Amino acid sequence: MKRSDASSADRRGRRRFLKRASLGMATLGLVGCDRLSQNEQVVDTLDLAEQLNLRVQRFLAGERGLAPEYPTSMIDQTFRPNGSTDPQASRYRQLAAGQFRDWRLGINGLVDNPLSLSLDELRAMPARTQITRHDCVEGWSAIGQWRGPVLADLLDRAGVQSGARYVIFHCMDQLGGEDFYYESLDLSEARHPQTILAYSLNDAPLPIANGAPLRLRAERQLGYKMAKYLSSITLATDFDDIAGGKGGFWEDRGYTWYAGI
Ligand SMILES: Nc1nc2c(c(=O)[nH]1)N[C@H]1C(S)=C(S)[C@@H](COP(=O)(O)O)O[C@H]1N2
Ligand SMILES: [Mo]
Repeated sequence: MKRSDASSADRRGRRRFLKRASLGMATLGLVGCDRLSQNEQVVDTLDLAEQLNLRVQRFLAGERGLAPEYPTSMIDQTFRPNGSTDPQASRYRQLAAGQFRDWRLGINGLVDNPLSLSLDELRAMPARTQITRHDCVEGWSAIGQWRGPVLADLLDRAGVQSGARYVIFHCMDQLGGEDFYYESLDLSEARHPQTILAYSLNDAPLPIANGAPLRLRAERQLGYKMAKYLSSITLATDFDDIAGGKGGFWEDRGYTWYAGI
């Protein structure tokens, strides 16, 4: 083969790769130029290394946008609970005693239509079922089947306003008797097709140990991002004024905010 043939074949290959990559990103709604430029403003919140990691992961995500999903045969019989497993906060105890009939999920902050949804209302929505592997930084994993509405659908119902950049998840448990647990995602991760609010684990109602009545599943992130015992979700421009200001209970204690895997 002549040299020029080889390099033009190379170029064609590269073009095909780029086309595939951008197609993948577009169909999954993952990155897109608008999302990337939105993330540019994240710099003031995240440190530079973390920001680079986020960008590299998001670029690769064009090729492997979805976290792996597994067959039912691989589901672990017991899904190991971790962190808070039996919240003692009085509000939580009351709601649990009433089988969460009086519980509501609030969606507020920078939205056009603030929402307050019961468990029955959430169960009536279109739902996604996914069998995924949970990875905890403490060095264990477990495969489970989760079911619940896709967060993007809820965000669309609430009508996210243009100034919103983060989705903050407020929880009902105080881990280790300290602050209430909380977490946050940027809108790109929050709108990922596998980011759901799960009310069931392995075809049964979500057990208290695993976050009843509702917990976040963000399948491309480490375990600590997946807030359990949800009470409300806030859309905001930043999380500077919440608790320690780092965007999550463990982030306030030194973990990185971007926990992509
Ligand atoms: N509200 C709340 N969410 C939480 C935690 C917690 O203690 N409280 N622990 C986190 C951590 S570190 C992990 S690994 C997972 C554990 O989920 P599991 O109990 O279903 O295994 O929940 C995450 N979400
Ligand atoms: Mo964890």
